[in-house]
Amino acid sequence: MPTYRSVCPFDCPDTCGLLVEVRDGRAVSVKGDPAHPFTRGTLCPKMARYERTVYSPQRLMAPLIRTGPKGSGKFSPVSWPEAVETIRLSWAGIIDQHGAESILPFSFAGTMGLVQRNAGHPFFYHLGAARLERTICSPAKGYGWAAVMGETMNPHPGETVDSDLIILWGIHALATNIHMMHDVTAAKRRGAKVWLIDIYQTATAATADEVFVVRPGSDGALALGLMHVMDRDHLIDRKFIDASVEGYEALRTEVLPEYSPEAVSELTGLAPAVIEKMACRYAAAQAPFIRLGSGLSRYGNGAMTVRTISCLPAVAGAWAKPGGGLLASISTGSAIDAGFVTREDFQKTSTRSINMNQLGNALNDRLTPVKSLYVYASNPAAVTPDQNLVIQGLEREDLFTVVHERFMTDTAQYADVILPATTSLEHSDIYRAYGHYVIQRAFPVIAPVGEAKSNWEVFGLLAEAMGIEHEFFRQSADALIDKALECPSPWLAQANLAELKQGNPVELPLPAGYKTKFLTPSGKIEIRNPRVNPPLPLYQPPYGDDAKYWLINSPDVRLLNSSFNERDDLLRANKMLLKISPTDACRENLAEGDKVCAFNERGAVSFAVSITDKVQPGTVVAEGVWWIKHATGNRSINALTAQRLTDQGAGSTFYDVKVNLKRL
Ligand SMILES: Nc1nc2c(c(=O)[nH]1)N[C@H]1C(S)=C(S)[C@@H](COP(=O)(O)OP(=O)(O)OC[C@H]3O[C@@H](n4cnc5c(=O)[nH]c(N)nc54)[C@H](O)[C@@H]3O)O[C@H]1N2
Ligand SMILES: Nc1nc2c(c(=O)[nH]1)N[C@H]1C(S)=C(S)[C@@H](COP(=O)(O)OP(=O)(O)OC[C@H]3O[C@@H](n4cnc5c(=O)[nH]c(N)nc54)[C@H](O)[C@@H]3O)O[C@H]1N2
Ligand code: SF4
Ligand SMILES: [Mo]
Repeated sequence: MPTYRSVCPFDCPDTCGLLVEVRDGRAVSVKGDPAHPFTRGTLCPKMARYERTVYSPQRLMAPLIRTGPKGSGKFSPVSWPEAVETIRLSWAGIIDQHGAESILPFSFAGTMGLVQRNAGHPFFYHLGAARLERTICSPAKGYGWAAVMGETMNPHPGETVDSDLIILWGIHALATNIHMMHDVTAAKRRGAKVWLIDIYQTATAATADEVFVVRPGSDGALALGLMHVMDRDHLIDRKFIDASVEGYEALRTEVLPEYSPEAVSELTGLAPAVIEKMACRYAAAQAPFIRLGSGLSRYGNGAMTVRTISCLPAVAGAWAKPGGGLLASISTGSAIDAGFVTREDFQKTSTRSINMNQLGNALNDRLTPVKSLYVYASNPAAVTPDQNLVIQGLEREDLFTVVHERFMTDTAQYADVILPATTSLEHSDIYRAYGHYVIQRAFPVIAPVGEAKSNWEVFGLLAEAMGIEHEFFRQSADALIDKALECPSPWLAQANLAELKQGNPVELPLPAGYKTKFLTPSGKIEIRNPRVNPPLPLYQPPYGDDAKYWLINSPDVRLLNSSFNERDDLLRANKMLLKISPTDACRENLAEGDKVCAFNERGAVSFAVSITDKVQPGTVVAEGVWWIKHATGNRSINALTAQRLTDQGAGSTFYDVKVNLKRL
């Protein structure tokens, strides 16, 4: 049976290589590609049966036009030309009356391929539409890292093998970065110890030698406490600091004295003796390696937290050692920049810009109204904060909403026009990763299912309909990729381009000694950074809310954000659970399986209670972003989350939220 290479398109650091078996034009199985240097032939349970998503009976097969009231779910199929003409007519009227800036594109990471993910940018720039600040994921993490490390390259994930102390910090690796566990397991076999630092014992806790459960949003204080002890007990790497670190003296004299183990214990909930022990062990490790997740950056103090943690390996001198350092997120944007698709040069003027985390406000803004919303590769009704406001906006009869989707999502329910989208097996693309240095091109392995079209094709049709003459919109996705590969960046030119062009996974070469080439203005690691405010890291509390329990709403192993909600085979039971400690369950008079309503000033969501001592008192945990149809009530998790932004980077603060509980 013919087998073709492809790439997992989902928003996951692993970006797995796939082998797809095709029989009579139909994909019959999807396996991991053993030739992929990082993912090495295995897949997560979601993608092991990707063909069930591709051929799901729930796939949207044809364009649809709304026939009932908004949100009623009543639609009729129409042809592509009819759907495109409906959009053209509506937009022509809106542009005439309100200007193109009243059209808002909304997209994120339904597919990570550079072409399909960014296909709307050149079109909406040309149109003069409003711009979207795509900061829902982890810009505060990027900011915090860059404040200390500048443009320094993140370590290759394979470094982990040489580490003797691996710290999984705020990362549920078994769910969100599973292939990293290959190297973690190999390191363990060689004697390495593994720590997990989280706000509850995720399933990843089972892989760790020690688990440290901290209070939500307090990790920055922990990092300062560790450095306090290391400094006090002369456990720092003085030689490394003198040669490669800027501002340590200021940190130790102006900041660290405040973060004694006792003070940090108050903030984190860890006992002073535990903080002392962690500091000694971290400093004593030959090559400590931190794998930093993004969860802890989704707080009002998120950027500062990451900035503070990023100082730790500098103080321990970990960067100079094979296997040591900190991996926050890998960027290969300078090897292959998305500009060949996004075409910033198509922007005629700088138009209105809306933060995607504040879609709820934007859709309800009467002064400068959004008159049309075009959604692709995202499901904002489920994934953006303050769901009640978002849905209230989507319900507006005067909002013309187009949704280009694979499934009838919570957002598609509110559309005026729905366009069917291809899956990654049906279109071409080129993929970078954010958990390793492999890039890969993918060609279609099957024909589009039903009448589905790719993002790239749809924007070509819309450009034509809107009278945009530019030839850029008339080329195929493959022609666009071919051209980009014809003039590679200096970094990409060093990779095996012949293999890349054929669709094989290709590892980008790393410069010798890259881990200690600190790409900051001073050429050193900048613990003190005069260009950011405040110049020295310190602990700042998160927002919180006026309610009893922190609500952590982190990834579910079976879902990827709201993707895979179509997969009844994966989801079955335990959909919307609220994990709560035995102490709090007792206090709230809740028993296992009870229905409970979590509420705050923004909304109310019902869950089934799951009592577990893996959750600390004062915190409740709900995993997964579920479609409303899977919810116990009529809202899902984001009815509780807030539109407040991070301290830097204008990011989301999903976990910086509190709720009260009421038994139903
Ligand atoms: N299965 C699955 N995989 C996914 C996703 C998914 O939804 N499901 N989402 C994808 C996306 S979009 C992303 S951005 C990536 C990476 O997404 P990440 O945000 O890095 O996801 P996690 O690795 O789960 O990290 C979140 C972890 O942070 C913890 N946490 C929350 N608050 C704190 C805190 O204050 N301190 C500490 N120490 N820990 C805290 C949570 O309990 C959770 O275990 O994962 C991707 N992969
Ligand atoms: N409460 C809470 N909310 C969260 C998070 C959380 O941890 N807690 N995580 C946040 C994070 S980190 C992120 S990154 C965001 C992610 O939010 P989104 O990027 O919106 O991710 P998904 O929910 O997976 O929605 C992607 C949609 O794109 C569609 N799609 C897939 N491929 C294509 C394609 O090629 N073309 C088109 N047109 N559509 C396609 C899929 O069917 C799917 O419905 O969610 C955020 N929301
Ligand atoms: S979701 Fe992540 S782990 Fe699963 S196949 Fe895709 S890239 Fe690999
Ligand atoms: Mo994300």
